[in-house]
Amino acid sequence: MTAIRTVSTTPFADQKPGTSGLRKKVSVFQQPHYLENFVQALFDTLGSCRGQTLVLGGDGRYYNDIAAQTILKLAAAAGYSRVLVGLNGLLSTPAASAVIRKYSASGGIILSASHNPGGVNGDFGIKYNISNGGPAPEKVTDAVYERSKSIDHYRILEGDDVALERLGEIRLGAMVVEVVDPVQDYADLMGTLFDFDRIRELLTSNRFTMRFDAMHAITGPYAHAILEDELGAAAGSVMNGQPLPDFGGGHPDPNLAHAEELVALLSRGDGPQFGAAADGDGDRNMILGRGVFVSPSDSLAMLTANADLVPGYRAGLTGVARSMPTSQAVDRVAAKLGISCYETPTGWKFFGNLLDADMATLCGEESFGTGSNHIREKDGLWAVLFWLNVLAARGQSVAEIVHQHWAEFGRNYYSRHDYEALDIDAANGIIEHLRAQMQMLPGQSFGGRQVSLADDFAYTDPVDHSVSQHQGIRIGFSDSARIIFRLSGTGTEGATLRIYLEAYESNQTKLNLDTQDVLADLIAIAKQLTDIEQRTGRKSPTVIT
Ligand code: G16
Repeated sequence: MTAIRTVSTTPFADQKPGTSGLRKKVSVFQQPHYLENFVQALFDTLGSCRGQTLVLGGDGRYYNDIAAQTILKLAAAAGYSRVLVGLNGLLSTPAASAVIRKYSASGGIILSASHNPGGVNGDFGIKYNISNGGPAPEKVTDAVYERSKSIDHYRILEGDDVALERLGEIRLGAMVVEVVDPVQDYADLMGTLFDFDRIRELLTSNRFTMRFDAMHAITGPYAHAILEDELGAAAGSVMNGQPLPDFGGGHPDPNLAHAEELVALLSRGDGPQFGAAADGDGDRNMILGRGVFVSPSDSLAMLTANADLVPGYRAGLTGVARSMPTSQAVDRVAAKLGISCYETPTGWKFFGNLLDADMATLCGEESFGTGSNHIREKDGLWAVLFWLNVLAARGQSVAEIVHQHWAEFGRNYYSRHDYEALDIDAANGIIEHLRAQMQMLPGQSFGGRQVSLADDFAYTDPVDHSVSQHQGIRIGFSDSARIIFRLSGTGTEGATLRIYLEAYESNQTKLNLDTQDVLADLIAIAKQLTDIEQRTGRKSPTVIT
């Protein structure tokens, strides 16, 4: 017999979701009632869950298995009739989005702290995606937070843990738990978008080698199944393909700083022609060619410019969207194609309405995220397959495609400087200091550059007209260079200040310079405007990407 127990609890004050769900240290989630409170606050906010279908899965990090069992019991008590859960409680974020959409689920819970490190001393996270497969909008996450502040009980089914190691159906009280293959539906969807025959030809030709670094995170099984088994990439093309609860001690963030092994391989003269990596939960990607790094902002622009080569996008793009700090490279491609380009706040949730309304087909962010209307999340492997499709169709190297793109559209030199684990008051002080200067900046010159715009970015959603304020300080110059400042919404230690730097160059003799050299004067302006050294004692950023 299974009974539903009502447990008294008291609120936690820190359950406000950030850019992408609630992210905390594992030890925070391990506190008695912490996870239960948050999930019950979510269910209370959603209203009646009775008779509905929920999707559940995570990136396999430490605490994924324990949290999945707790959530199943809370879902059964909340009245869900069915939960589709990935085998062993695993689902990449894009696969979860695909499953929610395919089976018309009412939503899904994804257990992940994305690219943040895992393990017992690492981070854990939980986020809710709505029925379109995308991250819950701010009005939902704000309501969950409000509810979490007054919660005094939760309801949970008493019973044994569910065996998630086998596919099939199991009953949990009145609820059916269906353990699903985490890879199949996603792989099928990829097959509808890309020219698998052409990619297979490329991957099996002896002229081409590639490496995909799964960083011991969730994309290992997906990459083995799709790249090696289905598309014929040589065994060993997938590196670090076994998901581990602590990601092998690494930091599963696909960028130049954290995917060192891959970056070293691709910088060798005899290295593979193509390299890519994905993050903890499989929604981020990094693209490399031999000797060349494709910045995420450039990648979005180049995918947009080459979309007509890919079957799923051949019919044309309705529009594109990028987050505000993402470089303006894609704007130039959109202008050439005669399609709209939307500028949204940071956070994939802001693309949802544009995609649902068919106003945008491709979206991307500087934070190594690219995706399309096939789901409502950014999608790491999708970006890899898109690039492989373009390489196969054009018969050129990554470097040739990149250089031709810059020659045609000019180059948006771009870099992000992160100052991590700052004292929260000091970081807020910097933003306030910038706000205080904002009105005075337009018209001022810095080293020959004139400020044409200085504002605190606010976004009005063109579909539901909701307004999001304070999304980052934006400083634009008359030569279209920009510096943007904002505080990260995904960190778990102190505050992280992100400084985004961008300079446009169309002179054909200046397209292959060193990015940090080109941006040096903007970096100096950013330091001057923030007074960062004085305020934080930091002389240089923690991470440069
Ligand atoms: C999340 C969001 C992204 C955002 C990124 C960085 O990514 O989904 O939209 O760009 O965080 O956000 P922040 O600058 O606030 O740290 P992920 O991959 O962590 O889920």
